[in-house]
Amino acid sequence: MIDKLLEAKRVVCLTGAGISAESDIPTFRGEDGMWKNHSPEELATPGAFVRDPALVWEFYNWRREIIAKAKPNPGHLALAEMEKIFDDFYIITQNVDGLHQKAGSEKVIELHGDIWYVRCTEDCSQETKLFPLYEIPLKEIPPHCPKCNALLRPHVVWFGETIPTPPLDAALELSANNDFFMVIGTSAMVQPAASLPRYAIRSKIYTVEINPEKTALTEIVDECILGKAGSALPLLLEEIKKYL
Ligand code: BJW
Repeated sequence: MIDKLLEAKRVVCLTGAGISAESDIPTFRGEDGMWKNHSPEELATPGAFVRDPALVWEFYNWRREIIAKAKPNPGHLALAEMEKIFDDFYIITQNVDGLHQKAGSEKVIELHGDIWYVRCTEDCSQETKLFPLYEIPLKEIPPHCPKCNALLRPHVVWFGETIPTPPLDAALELSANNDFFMVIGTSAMVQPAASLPRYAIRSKIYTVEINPEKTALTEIVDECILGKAGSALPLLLEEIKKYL
């Protein structure tokens, strides 16, 4: 595997909630997954927001409080260091926590948005189309637009919503055109992100999965490291450095 990685001109990583688990941010599914207490249908759909915006915002307020305290872990930091080693190194992330950027990664494509940004549901002006709202805890739940007083919503992609074209196009292009593809900490259950590793496999790209649990991808990737990202990625980085 290490020979394939060292030969690679372009390296692409797809990350999911598992990479932030060791930063104490709950994952969505599995034993300690946050959906144990909150079903996605209840909270992460446009319908849920229309029915009960306060409930949805309570959930995001809780997540924002956790994320605000979180620090990048050795997995995030190892990827940020790899970006400096390889000429062409990209992260496609499903996470909305911004921890890759906090770790120092610059080439990050966010498929599902950014939890620190909000937008007006009425789209009332240029300024409230998309703006940061860092207040924690939120003073008002649900928060309202400072321009027109309509509801604000989190700038994230909910079930049934389409991924914005720029990040989706970039992710599709990168997934089919690279020399080494790593899938890290995702259950690979949510589309369209779950299809990206399959595009890489179909394009005969060398694929590696890092996850302590088996997923639907485990049997079809070239190699699987059954372990946590926070230990596997620093080890991989150490290996790479031996050859520099
Ligand atoms: C570790 C670890 C450690 C633990 N180290 N690893 C085709 C077929 C069927 C359904 C669909 C389909 N196409 C579209 C759909 C519908 C839907 C979908 O996929 N549903 C599935 C559930 C079946 N998809 C959509 O609606 C998407 N939109 C779309 O496709 O638009 C076109 C369309 C529109 C309308 C109709 C049809 C098509 C949008 C999906 C948006 C997902 N949004 C969320 C919320 C984002 C905002 C927020 O954060 O609040 O994104 S849901 C949630 O799941 C979140 C995540 O990014 C996403 C993925 O989860 P992830 O990252 O994989 O986390 P987990 O918890 O599932 O897994 C964690 C993993 O980490 C586990 O494997 C652990 O083992 C591992 N782990 N510790 C490494 N230390």
